[in-house]
Amino acid sequence: MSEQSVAVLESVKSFLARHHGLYIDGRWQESTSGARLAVFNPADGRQIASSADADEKDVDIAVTSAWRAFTRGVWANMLPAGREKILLRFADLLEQNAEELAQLETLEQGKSINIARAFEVGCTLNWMRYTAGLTTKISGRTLDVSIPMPEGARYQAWTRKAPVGVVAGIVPWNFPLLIGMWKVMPALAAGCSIVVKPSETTPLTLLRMAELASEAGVPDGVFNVVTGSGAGCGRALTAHPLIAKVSFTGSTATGKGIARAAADRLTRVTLELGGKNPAIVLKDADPAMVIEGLMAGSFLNQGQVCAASSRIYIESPLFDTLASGFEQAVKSLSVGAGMDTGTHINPVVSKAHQQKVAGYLDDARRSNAELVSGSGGPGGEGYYIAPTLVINPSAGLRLSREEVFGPVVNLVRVKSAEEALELANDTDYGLTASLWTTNLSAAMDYTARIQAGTVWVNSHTLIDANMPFGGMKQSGTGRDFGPDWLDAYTETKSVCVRY
Ligand code: TXE
Repeated sequence: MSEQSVAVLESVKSFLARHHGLYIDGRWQESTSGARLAVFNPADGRQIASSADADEKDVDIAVTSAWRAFTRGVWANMLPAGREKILLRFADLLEQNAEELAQLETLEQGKSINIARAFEVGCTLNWMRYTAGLTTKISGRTLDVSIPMPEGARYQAWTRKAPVGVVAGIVPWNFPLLIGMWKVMPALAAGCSIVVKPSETTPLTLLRMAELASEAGVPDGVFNVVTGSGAGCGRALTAHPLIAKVSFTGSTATGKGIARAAADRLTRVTLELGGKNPAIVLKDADPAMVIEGLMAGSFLNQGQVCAASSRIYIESPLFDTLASGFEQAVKSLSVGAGMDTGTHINPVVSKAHQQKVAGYLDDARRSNAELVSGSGGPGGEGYYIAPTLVINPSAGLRLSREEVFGPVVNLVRVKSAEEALELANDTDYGLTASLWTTNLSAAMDYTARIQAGTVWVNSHTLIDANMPFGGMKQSGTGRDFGPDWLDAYTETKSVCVRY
């Protein structure tokens, strides 16, 4: 253990040692089959816990419980201020247990404890409080209508927003707590019930959040957690006939499968899928700002961020300066366990993912692309990948077109801003992008022409609860966050009165 290694809390040890069940109807329940899935610590490959592998029967029990809670109306019909108060208390409980949740996240996911504290807990708190506030802002409109018959009749219409019903939330493994609460909070704020499924790789923090929700006063059955595989538990959940809406974050392939299944029953879906996000650096950009911003944009959480920059197009006059600046920065990164506060790059989430990312790099090596890597980490059984720059890879290479989701970024020399724009938009994805320039006219022009749901100027990957987020093209459909977030969790009902 290094001197900068964080001591594991007793509460974390005892949570890990528990026999975790499914959280249904406000209490722990065993899965029907008794099947279990192991949870590993990515820093050393050792098993730290296990979770239930729920099947179709368990999912049916959870969804039925959520449905009963919804139709009883205890939550949906509560005064909005009552729901808001409970959700704010839920956020307070996360804050009171912040270090426990951050450590659990680092131990199951591999990320730096610094990032777990700042993002998994800190950002989650911001989003929870923002979303709790939306509870009391739900409103319809009054509408003047022009219905001409029968002669002399008068009408007044209005809209009201009603919760859609039971929501299925499917959560990935890159930010289990933060993205988990991006599913749970808008559903609860709108008055829905939810059954949420964390990734089988990282189930622990959402299980802990379920207990805190009950402690905060969320009624039984309103917030349920089922754990298990995607193909079994996830598929059964998204296809259940009582599910009114699916909110999914994950891969494009799985998202498409969910959309196909949803089409059968016209279930509402929000899909936040992958990205192959470009950054365009114009020749007048500030080099220090670019390196600071795009090192964070590319390597935060080992690049396991859907919004991460993964293709950096640099106008020729600035290329050599930036390439050597990035090289220096990558080589200075210290690589090690997430519980060590002095490290910058930590293991990726799983052995399978480590092999997947390594496969992209092997492909690039075979094609004679130039790779510049930093430290490979402590070795052993941990799932480490050295932070790597890929210099001028061909546009047809797999790592130029597919989401790598690792600590790997392409640096590409371009002749002009127009060439950069063309390459940036030549992708099936459209999640995020950034433009780096000191030229205001260029910023105005290119932000309009880049095909992405979020475009930053002189920054990358910075998101905010009040700023809508989602993808164009195959990066998804629908938007999360922002003042209109709850629209996706409510039905607009028109009421028309003759008087
Ligand atoms: O994703 P999946 P995986 C990308 C990233 C990564 C790749 C594969 O490129 O390398 O996806 O990761 C559940 N019905 N992203 O395999 O399969 C699954 O159990 C219902 C980008 O982990 O999409 C998990 O809870 N659910 C991404 C969740 O879906 C199913 C974040 C995500 O798993 C299911 C993560 C099914 N048929 C990976 N199959 C982002 N957009 O941030 C799986 N799941």
